[in-house]
Amino acid sequence: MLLTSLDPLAVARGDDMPDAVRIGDTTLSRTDILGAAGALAKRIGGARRVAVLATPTPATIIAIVGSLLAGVTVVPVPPDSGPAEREHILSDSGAQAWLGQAPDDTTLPVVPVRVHARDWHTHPEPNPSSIAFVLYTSGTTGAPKGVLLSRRAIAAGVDAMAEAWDWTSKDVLAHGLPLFHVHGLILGVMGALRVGSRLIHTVKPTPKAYADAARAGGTLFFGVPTVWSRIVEDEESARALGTARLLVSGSAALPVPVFERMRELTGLTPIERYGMSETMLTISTRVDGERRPGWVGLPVRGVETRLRDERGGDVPHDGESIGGLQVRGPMLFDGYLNRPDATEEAWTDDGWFKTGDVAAIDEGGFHRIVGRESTDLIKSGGFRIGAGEIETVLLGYPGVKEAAVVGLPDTDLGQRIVAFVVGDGFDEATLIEHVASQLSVHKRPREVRIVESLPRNAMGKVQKKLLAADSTPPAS
Ligand code: MLC
Ligand code: AMP
Repeated sequence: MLLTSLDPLAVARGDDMPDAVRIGDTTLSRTDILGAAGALAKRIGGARRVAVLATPTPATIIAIVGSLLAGVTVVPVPPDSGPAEREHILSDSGAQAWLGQAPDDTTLPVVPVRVHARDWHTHPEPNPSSIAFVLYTSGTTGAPKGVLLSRRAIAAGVDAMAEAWDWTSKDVLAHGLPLFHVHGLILGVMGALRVGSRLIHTVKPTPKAYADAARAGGTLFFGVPTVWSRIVEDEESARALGTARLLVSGSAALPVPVFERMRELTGLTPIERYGMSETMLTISTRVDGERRPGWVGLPVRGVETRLRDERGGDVPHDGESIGGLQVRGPMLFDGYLNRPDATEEAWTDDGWFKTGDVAAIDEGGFHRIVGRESTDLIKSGGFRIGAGEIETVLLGYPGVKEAAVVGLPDTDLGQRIVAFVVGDGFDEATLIEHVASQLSVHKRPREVRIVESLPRNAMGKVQKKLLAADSTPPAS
């Protein structure tokens, strides 16, 4: 049964559950989690913001629950983030300490997370409007921005998702997604804790790990399209998922052939849902409704959507006409940390959030996501990557005179990052390594093309649409 409390951990306070969370080879009972988290909460009470190196480990789960108990904001840091990215996240967020594991070169204090510690002191419920997480996500330009997610928004987002999928404490959620984004962390960990369902985190989202999780009783599976397309390539693993109740795809467009193949191999028609770091999940097909390939469904409970043309006018809901998708609802973020300019820019004057996605809506209210308004936001393997952030790093390499980064179509990753670079004194591998040394691994270009010049319009602006239209297949 779902509780309506605004506490994102509300249901985790129920009876003990011996296998509440399995992460890799470790199983934690609800008592283990709350006891260890309680002990941590006692030590960090009074802190404002803490950083957690978001490795898929029991310590990460305990660090997060402990912070939520204590009302301390968590800043999840991607474990593979390079020094430049990490430094930005730490300084922008003002994190006061690391909880648990910390990078070797850190200057911040480190508070150990003791998985076997226990404390049962009760903590007053923090204000529902307080910020539970600052999640860093890429924009079209500049460094990633910190998305402020309140406790109230998380509770509303999880409850709406649970209602759409009839997700209850009888389910066993399984996934292996990273714990520093909305999909794996908020929907995939906070969701299970609030609904009170068990969670199997497979550490990596490989086909074999998902098949093993199905054999271990997984009923509800989360994946990004790259995960699903790899699963359908491995027929034996895919068939093992046939015992599940729901297979859910999100974070990027699920190609129709992958949707069809999932249905063939598992006998289950996938659920598709749409969300963002800023909005959590807002649109989804429903367990009791139509699941149409290529479409992401209906607004979830409490969400309203609309389409706007370039002049701000209404776009008809005829299933064909496309417009900028705008949303509002109780699960939206509270703004970008330290960025009043970007926060203001993200909303319309009448209070709708501009997603930056282009969509169509049919007469029945079903949504189809057509793409992004800007070529500067790339989705690769379900990760959102800003072209500008990579261009800045490339331009910092000696000899690079110009750089333009685009996402080109890729059957495995949806889009792959390709950098077009003008200059001399370097080769492709050197530049890829240079990006990897500064930013997260998944932000490395898959390809660097060294060119004589970049196509520019009369104003001198690089014409990325021309670069993105390049259909040269990936170098293998
Ligand atoms: C990567 N590799 C490279 C490289 N890029 N090597 C050389 N050059 C490059 N340019 C390496 C990787 O480090 C990896 O090494 C290997 O190549 C394979 O990389 P890959 O093809 O990227 O695969 P993998 O690492 O298996 O990752 C695929 C994936 C991952 C699907 C598991 O992309 C993933 O976890 N995606 C989930 C993203 C996500 O959670 N998004 C949600 C955002 S929230 P090695 O040694 O490691 O094998 C959101 C809101 C919402 O969107 O609605 O949900
Ligand atoms: P992120 O900020 O990583 O949360 O990425 C959010 C973006 O992912 C959205 O703005 C969309 O562009 C994309 N996205 C998420 N879910 C879907 C989906 N089901 N279909 C197509 N695109 C999606």
